[in-house]
Amino acid sequence: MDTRNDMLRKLKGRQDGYSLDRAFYIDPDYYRQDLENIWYKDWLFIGHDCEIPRAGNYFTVQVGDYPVVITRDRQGAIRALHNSCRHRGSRVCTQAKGSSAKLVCPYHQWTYELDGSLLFARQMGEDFDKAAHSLKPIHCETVGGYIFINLSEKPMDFTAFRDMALPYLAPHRLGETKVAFESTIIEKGNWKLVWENNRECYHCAANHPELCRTYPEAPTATGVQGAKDDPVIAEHWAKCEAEGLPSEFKMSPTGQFRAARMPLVDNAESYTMSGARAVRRALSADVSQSQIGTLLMFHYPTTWNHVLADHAITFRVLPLGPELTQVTTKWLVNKDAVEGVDYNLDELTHVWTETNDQDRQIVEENAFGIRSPAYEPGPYSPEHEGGVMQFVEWYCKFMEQRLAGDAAPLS
Ligand code: 3BY
Ligand code: FES
Ligand code: FE
Repeated sequence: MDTRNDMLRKLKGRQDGYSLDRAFYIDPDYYRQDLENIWYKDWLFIGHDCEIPRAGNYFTVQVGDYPVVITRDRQGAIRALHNSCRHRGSRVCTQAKGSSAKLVCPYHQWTYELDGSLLFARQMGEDFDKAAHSLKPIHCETVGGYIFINLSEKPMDFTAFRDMALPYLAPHRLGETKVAFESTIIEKGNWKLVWENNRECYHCAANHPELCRTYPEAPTATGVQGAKDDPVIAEHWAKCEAEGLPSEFKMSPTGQFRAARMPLVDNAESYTMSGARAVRRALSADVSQSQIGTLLMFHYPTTWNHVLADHAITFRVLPLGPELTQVTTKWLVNKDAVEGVDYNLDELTHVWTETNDQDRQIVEENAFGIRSPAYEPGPYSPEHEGGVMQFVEWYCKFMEQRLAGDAAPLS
């Protein structure tokens, strides 16, 4: 059966407010369509500027079938390159991260500049055209300390996201932070299950004892209905905005990204067991208050984030297979904060390390049950799972447009 038509038919016949048909969560051909239409076409958060602060710093990442390397070139610009040698295709950079004046292919030592241009290739004959064999560039944008790439030849618009996100991120100066800790976990479930789980807090009280000390389980915090009628949130926005911190709920017209600053429980300052800050030195010199809650920002399909007064936690989702997803979490702190002096790593990372592991278990159990022939799409809670509905609607609409070959702009 033609997967495209099969998928399109299921998308059109879908019952609103219900989870997806099993095939979307397990079928390898459906997964391939997700890769082709979303992951290879859309803007993807890939890492932070602060991870490659100096010329020659690089890190690698795998997106579906594409090995990618992100470098800081000699002029200080951030570059994204296809990590596939123009000789016979070997991966050029084999390490997760590193520092190197040039990129040297391990196979026959073709040597590239940090911007991808080919500098040296041994004994390739008189007629060899070096200029025609640079590493292929990938579209790359940075905003507020975040690096995004787009694997397509003609990327969708990025400015709408930049325009919305930059005012929210700018005061936090994430470009001047450092990664205090990072963790990568593998979840045995489709990437959409990871997102569905993230977009609600219906599961929080029963599953996240550590997080619930500070993160409110109210749907107004996690969901996408905005929170105009919630006086606590409205007051928080007014207070933070008066201090120069954009805070009100904002979502893109397509529903792909959202930002909002939410208060924590009892004015907690950070995601610690006590609610007190984990890092003595403020994340940003531009933010003097510590009871600013959490700036929530998501951008489908790769990232959700929490930016606090003392640190930021960023999440990157990458699909590894139809039923396998990688989630990388990074804890960013002021670049001058000293471990053991300004913060204790265990205290800083405890709540979200536990929360991530709890969410992994949830996603894996969800995936397990969906495999049952008895599974059928179930109803989302209108009160608590508005965010999940919104994610699923975004996905369905996006896929439908893509599969139908709709030329309408998808920014
Ligand atoms: O990380 C998050 O943003 C979501 C919010 C609620 C559940 N999960 C923790
Ligand atoms: Fe890279 Fe030969 S494949 S130098
Ligand atoms: Fe959770």
